[in-house]
Amino acid sequence: MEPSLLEALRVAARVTILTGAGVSAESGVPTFRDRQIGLWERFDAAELATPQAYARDPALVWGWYEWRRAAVLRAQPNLAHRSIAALASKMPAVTLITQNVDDLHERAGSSGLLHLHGRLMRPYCQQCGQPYALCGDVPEIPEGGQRIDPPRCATCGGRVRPGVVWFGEPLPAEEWRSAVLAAQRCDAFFAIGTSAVVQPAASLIGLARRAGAVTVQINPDATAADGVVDYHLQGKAGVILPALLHAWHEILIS
Ligand code: BV8
Ligand code: ZN
Repeated sequence: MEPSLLEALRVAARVTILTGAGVSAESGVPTFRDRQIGLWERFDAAELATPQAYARDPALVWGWYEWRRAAVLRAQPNLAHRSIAALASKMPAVTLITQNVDDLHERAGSSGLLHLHGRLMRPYCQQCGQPYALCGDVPEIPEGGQRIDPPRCATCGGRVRPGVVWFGEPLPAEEWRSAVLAAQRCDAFFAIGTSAVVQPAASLIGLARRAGAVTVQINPDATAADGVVDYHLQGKAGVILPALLHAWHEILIS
């Protein structure tokens, strides 16, 4: 770990973290870059995650989200989720922002996080907005996936939709406003497990850097933020974060 980075972290009072699908990869939840399989093999995830795809073939898209929800329900938070929750328990001013729609950060103990792209577990009625209560058990979906007709709203009979932000849809205004403030007001900004391609979420990295924060990326691969961040800790989040927290703790108590 670079001494200059550790020195910057030693004096950091406020930390903001932006996570992407890569932090859930070690839990076995496929990232957005991973190839789709089975029924959805011929689609790119970004083609399925749109209002147009849902309007065109609701059963295909709802089946995809149910397949993903089943994968998340079977998954467990990994060391990356748990390290982030541990950091927030040790340092008062940590803001966690996620692009992920799974609930693994919450199940690892994080709270108050900002979900910029919505939540898989929070579907709602397309017509009246009424939240739809998913039954808690894991949907039985064959490996290759299947088409599933979306449920209907008990209040108005409208079609239920996944509780996520699709491409072309605006981010939730309150979460986005809080995320911008957290990027502008931090001393250290971490981008963990994100390809930094999807906007406007990825723009938070440059925003933090321009506001004077030390910016750190944790990712095994190159990303669109390579030219922006001050440090790139190359490797898996579940390996790097525990080591980083240990080194950080050592200097905080020294
Ligand atoms: C908006 C929810 C405006 C759904 C997601 C043309 C038309 C319309 C819009 C656009 C356009 N061109 C550009 C845009 C903007 C568009 C966009 O960014 N497109 C991209 C493709 C260029 N953005 C939008 O549309 C946004 N809305 O702009 O609205 C507007 C304003 C007002 C009024 C109306 C409209 C909405 C974007 C949100 C889309 N929804 N998710 C769902 O999940 O199904 S985004 C989706 O991608 C996921 O949330 C995912 O998290 C996110 C980003 O991907 P990453 O998290 O980075 O994941 P990825 O797979 O890419 O990368 C994983 C990384 O992890 C890799 O780098 C890998 O190396 C790394 N990794 C792997 N293993 C590990 C690891 N890292 C660490 N440890 C490991 N073990
Ligand atoms: Zn309704």
